[in-house]
Parts: sequence; structure tokens; C-alpha cells
Amino acid sequence: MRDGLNRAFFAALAGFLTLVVATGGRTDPPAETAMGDIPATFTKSIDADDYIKRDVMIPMRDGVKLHTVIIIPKGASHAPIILDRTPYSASKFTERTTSPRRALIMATSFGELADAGYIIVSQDVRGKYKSEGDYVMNRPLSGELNPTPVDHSTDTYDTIDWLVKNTPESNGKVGAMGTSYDGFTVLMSLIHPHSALKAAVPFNPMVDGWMGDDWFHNGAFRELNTEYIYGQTASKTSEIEWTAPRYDDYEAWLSAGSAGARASALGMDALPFWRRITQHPAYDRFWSAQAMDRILAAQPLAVPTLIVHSQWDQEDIYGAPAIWAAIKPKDVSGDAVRLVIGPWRHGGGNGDGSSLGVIKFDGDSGRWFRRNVLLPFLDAHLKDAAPAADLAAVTAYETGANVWRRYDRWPQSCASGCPNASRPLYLTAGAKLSFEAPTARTPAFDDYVSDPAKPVTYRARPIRPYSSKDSTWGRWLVDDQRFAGDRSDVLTYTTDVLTSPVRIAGQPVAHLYASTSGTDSDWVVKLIDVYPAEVPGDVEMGGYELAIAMDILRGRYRDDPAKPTAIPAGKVVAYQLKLPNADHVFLPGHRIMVQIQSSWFPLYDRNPQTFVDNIFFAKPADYVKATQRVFHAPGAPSYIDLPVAP
Ligand code: PG9
Repeated sequence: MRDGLNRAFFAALAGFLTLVVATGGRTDPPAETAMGDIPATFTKSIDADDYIKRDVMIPMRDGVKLHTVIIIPKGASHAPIILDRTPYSASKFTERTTSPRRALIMATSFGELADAGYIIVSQDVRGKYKSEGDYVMNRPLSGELNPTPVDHSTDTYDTIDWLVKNTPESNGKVGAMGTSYDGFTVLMSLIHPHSALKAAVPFNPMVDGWMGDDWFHNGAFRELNTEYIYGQTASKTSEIEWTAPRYDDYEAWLSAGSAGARASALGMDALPFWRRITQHPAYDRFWSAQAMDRILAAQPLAVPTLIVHSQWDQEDIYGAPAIWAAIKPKDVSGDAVRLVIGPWRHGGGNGDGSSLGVIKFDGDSGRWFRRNVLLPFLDAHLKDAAPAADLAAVTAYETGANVWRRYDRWPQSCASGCPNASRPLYLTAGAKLSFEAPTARTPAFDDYVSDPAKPVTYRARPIRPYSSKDSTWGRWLVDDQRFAGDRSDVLTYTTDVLTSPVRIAGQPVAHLYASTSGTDSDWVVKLIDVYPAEVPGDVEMGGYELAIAMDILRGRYRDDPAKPTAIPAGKVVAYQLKLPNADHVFLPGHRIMVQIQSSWFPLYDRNPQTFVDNIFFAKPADYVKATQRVFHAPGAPSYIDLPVAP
């Protein structure tokens, strides 16, 4: 011990002598009183960055300033601009990593464009994050639904006007590009567009919130988006987090009762957009007057547009094909409007497209699309003296065969207006599907009991809240559907094993003849590709039930989406349900399956199965069991009209 102390004393003395020698004998005060570790100012060195970043506030015509981040490749001149307008933070858009490389600070698609010489601009929409003004969810055009003189069309115009005048590195040409909400703002830029707007690329745009995008599908409310409304509108910077009281979201929603009851308990009655959505459960003017496909159908076509759709878009599966149908007929030159259909989830075309869940594709379909379609399209319209691009009207990935195809039109096949006639695939007795119409009168139907106390889940439980860190929400549309087929309240119909391929390229349409013992009902129809029992080289696909197209119809809107009516209990009623677009081949050895059920929970709120005024506020006593019958007899032949292509 004493030796130890001596050693410590001599070590300290040696240290002191070293310090005296090093400081020339000066006795400076202890370092911590002379300075802290954090200087008053510190300037980050950006010498290594391959880009220049400008953070600016751009004035709009009403004096409101919008926060905008501009990323310019170092040394750029005559560079075109790509503009993304977002409610999800322009700063975060360009701060994905801390890399000095512009390609790595943003999403892959934008990063690749930055590397190809484009100036990338991201802007906070009015009222979100660092932008001034009021935020309005999907702010409608100035007019009937918006009493102010400003909207996304005017804000984009003013932004482009400022950018081309204040970005000396640019060539004065702008392309608008963005996904989902940002795709919706791209569509808005097409209304009275600025003359410098030369190209538009809406990826998976939100188009009609009632028909089939984020808020409802055919009138059934997507209650998981209550969480989105909370996150986006409870605060300007989206920092107030949703409350998830259970690990399993199924339990959280079931125990709450109606969507309105859960939202009220969370204080959402104070959120104006939540109140608006609950006041407009039917397809009234509030929805139809802001549907972007209807709006653009009535506008002249002025800007070349590349519409990007994902076959398994779990959020906005309606929007892109609806925009195509609305604006392609105006394309007199034939080369102003193009459509891409990729094998992706929502936004999947922006990144790695090698797989989705357990489904594997041949190579990176995302990169293929960006190299072979997106970049040539943008270059042709935005770069000075760039050659025209050799693009098909429609470039679609045929899932199943896993090949890209070039088409001159979409759909390739349908019941009317297409060169190839669609083919009805009938439900028949014995849980079968057949291309032959049913001839036997008995049994005329299959039935099940739909119990709102035990709704059919949209995916296998436990279901994590969709924005939780461990959520796999992005791939739920390709979940194996075997979990549902095991339930007694899900009807399943299957073809024999296919001996030749069945190729579809278009929109399957379900025609159901069905009755319910209730006075309101939901009908969910799923078109499924059943893999062979064993798949060499891909063992986990053995017997896999891959959903190709599925959707829901709220029965009260069967005749008129604007005017709900009770379903006559016990009567056979004809329903028509348009399923999402698909380009898929059912291969030999596979089977085609159709599943039918009456709930899809908790993605969609439960139908009480009693006709009530407003399902958002259904009372516990309104939720009743119902006996559902699906008919497959002459006179009531339920079928799926398959857009079969040669
Ligand atoms: N699908 C999201 C959304 C768009 C518009 C309104 C509400 C939600 C999105 O990904 O932006």
C-alpha cells in the first residue's frame, strides 16, 4: 500500500514537471474555468459535401412564406429542378443520412436524380413544419370547399416562379415529383400550371379519399388512418404521438367500439379534419368536388405526366389508375401521358424493388424502372437538348412471370371498351370456381354468420399499430391468406389446378348476388393465386395464398355512393365491386381462389349490420350478428369478371 502511494506521488510529480516544461513555467488557471467544451460558435465544414444546400423561405401571393430546401450539385449550371412538396418535413426529406454525398441524404429515387445532375427542391406545404400559414388536410382548390384564394396549385405556381428566378444554377425547367400526399400535390401543380413546369411524376398519388385511397374504400372507413389524422393534425410538427394501449391493435379497436368512440376518447373531437371526415361518411360534394381524377378530367392537358402505380399499394391503390383513366383520353399526341405499374408496395418504386415480403422478383424492379423509364422521361422533358425517350404508353411488370411488358393501352382487357373481352369466373357449388356458369339450382348458396364481436382480421394477429417501429404494414397486401381461409365466416372458392396460364391485365370486377339477415353489410372479395403445395427453390412459397386484388364494399352504398340506403333483410341483392388493377399470370400448377367475408378489421371499421345514420357513431346495441348468403345459381350467378389477356 505504502509502495503504491509512493508510486502515485512520483507519477504526479513527473506529470507536474512535464507541464511546467511544456508551458514554460506559466501557471495557467485550471482549463474548465477558462473555457467550456462547447464553443460559442462552430461552423460545420461542408468542404467534403458534393452539394450546396440553401434553406429559404419563399413568399406566396398572400404573403405567407413556405420553407424550402434546395440541394444543388456542386458546380451545377443549366441544371433542371425537381420539386417535391410535402407535409412530412422538407428538412427530414434531405437529412436521411449525414453523408456528404447528395445521393445519400434523400430517398434513393431523388438521390439518383441528384447524381444525374438535377437540383432537388423540397418544400413544407403551408402550415406544416417550418412553413407559415394554415394547414388543411389535402387542401382543396380555392372555391367551393376552400374559401381562401390559395391552394396547392397557386402555391406550386408561386414556388416555381421564385425558383426559376432565384436559382442561377438552373436551366429554368422544373419537374414535379412526389409520392402519395406529395403525389397529390404533384397533381395539384397540373391545374393552371406555371409555364416552367415541364414534367410531372405522381407516384402512388392520393386521388379520391372516399372511393379507394386513404380514408375509405367504397364507403368503408379505414379506421387505422385515424392514427394518421391524429399524427398529422394534432400539431404542426407531428410530434404528438398516437396512444397505442394494447400490443395487438385488434384488441385496441375492438374494445373501443366505434371509430368515433375511440377518437373521442383520445380528444380528437378537437381536430377539425377528424370532425369533417365524420360529418361526411357518404360520397357527397365534400368528396366528389375534391377528387383529383374528376378535377383533372375537366382540365386541359398541358404537362407531360408519368403516372406511377404499385400493384400492392396498401394506401393509395385507387389513385394512379384513376388519373390514367381521367387524363389519357386527352393525350392527342399519344406521348404526353405514360403509366407505369410496378410490383411494389406504396412508394416502393422509390427504392429497392427486389422483393416484397416473401415475394421475390427478378432483380431490382425499382432500379430498372428508374433507369429505363423515369430518368429517360425526365431527361427528355427537362434537360437541354436531351433526346426523346423511347417509352411505351404503359410499362407494366407482369407478376407471376416476373417480366416487364410494354403496352399501348391499359387495361388490356375489360368488359367494355377494350380489345379483349374479360371472362367471368363463376362461384359454383362445392366451393369451386369455374369458367362455366352454374347450371344446378341447388345448393343455391353458401352461408356464414358474420359476428361484429369477432370480426375477420385483415392480417394474422397480433397486429401492430401501423406506425409502430416494428410494424410490417407496408407488406400486408402480400400476406399469406391461409389465416383467413381457416375461419368459418370466410367463404373460399377454388379452381382446379391450372393446366395452362391465366393472364390478367386490367381491373377484375366482382359481381355478387347475396343476402343478409341484417339491414347493412360489408362485402370483402379477394382474388388469390394459390401456389403449388411445394415450390422447388422457394420452399416457403409452398401452398402460399398470394392476394392479387382485394377490396371492400359497404353495402349501404350499393346503388348510390352519395345516398346510403338500408339493405332489404333476407332479399337477394346484386352488388358490384371493382377490385384493384393487376397485371398477373396464374401459372400452370397454381389455382385461382376467391375468398368472401363481411369484415376486414381493424383496417376497416366494423359495419354494425344494422342500418344506422352514421357508422362513425354506432352504439354498442347496433352491432348484431347477421347470416350472410352468397348465391351461385342460375338467375343469381356470383362471379368475378376477370380481365383475361391473351
Ligand atoms: N397515404 C398517405 C396519405 C396521403 C394523403 C392523405 C393521407 C395519407 C401518404 O403516404 O402520404
